[in-house]
Amino acid sequence: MTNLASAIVTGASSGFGSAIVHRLVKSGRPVVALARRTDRLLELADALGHDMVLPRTVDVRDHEAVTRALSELPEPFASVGLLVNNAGLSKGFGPIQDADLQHWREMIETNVMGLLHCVRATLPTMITAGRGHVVNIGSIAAVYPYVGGNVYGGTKAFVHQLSQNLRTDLEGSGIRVSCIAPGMARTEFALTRFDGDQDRADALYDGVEPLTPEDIAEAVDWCISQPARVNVSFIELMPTNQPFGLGFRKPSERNER
Ligand code: NDP
Ligand code: 8X3
Repeated sequence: MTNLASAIVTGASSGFGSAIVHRLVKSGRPVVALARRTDRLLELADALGHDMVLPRTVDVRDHEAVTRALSELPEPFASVGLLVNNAGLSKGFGPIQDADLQHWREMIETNVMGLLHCVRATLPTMITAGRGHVVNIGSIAAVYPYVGGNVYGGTKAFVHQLSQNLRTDLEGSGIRVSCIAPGMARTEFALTRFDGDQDRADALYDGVEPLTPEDIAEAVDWCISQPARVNVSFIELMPTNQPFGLGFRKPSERNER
């Protein structure tokens, strides 16, 4: 049993989200794990215990489904004190004039609207409780431009600015807001970006020792472990040998677009 308020982690079925769930549960926090792939969520709950992980199969783009999934949570998940907005994706890697409109829609609806749906569904409980923490996963793509990062970077710039704007709206509420902006990390992210092309995804990491999902989980844990008076507003995490956005490599060395 635990006395820690529960957490909601979106995009819990792989990469950062899965590592964050592991980390939170290890510290004794019950977690509501959201994603679309039920089998992955069930594996997580089987591994960590169904008393500590509540799987919720949800597409964050669906406002009603998000609201439904997060209402009337059973104990020990009901008292939500932490929302980790991690679900997100990039699609495509080409210059904007060649882009696929469906890719834009998917990124904007997931990274922007999906995140907002989760914020909207969770804040009332935190406000009533007079405490809570929202951790948004942004990206260095919001800050450092690279060819092909266009709309993806734009959606993550939204996440960064929304994090600041949430701080102002929530002034006096006792609720903290943090934004974590990772650079290249090896997850399923590149595979999704390249529509399942494993060779292309692997090539993206050539010559770079990328961050691990556990690095990001560690940063989340540090943010939420600070005393209540401390709001960690922003953390940027880069692989040591990635000084800029993806375009830092010479054109001849870059992944084919
Ligand atoms: P993964 O592809 O491994 O994980 C993405 C997660 O998001 C999956 O669990 C996926 O679950 C979930 N997801 C995607 N779309 C939806 C949706 N519509 N509804 C619910 N869940 C969804 O990538 P990462 O772990 O790397 O990515 C996590 C976050 O980190 C993203 O926001 C990404 O933009 C960001 N990021 C990633 C970096 C990297 O280099 N890897 C660097 C900086 C930021 P499912 O498919 O089961 O729904
Ligand atoms: C993902 C980081 O550099 O691959 O958000 O765009 S990057």
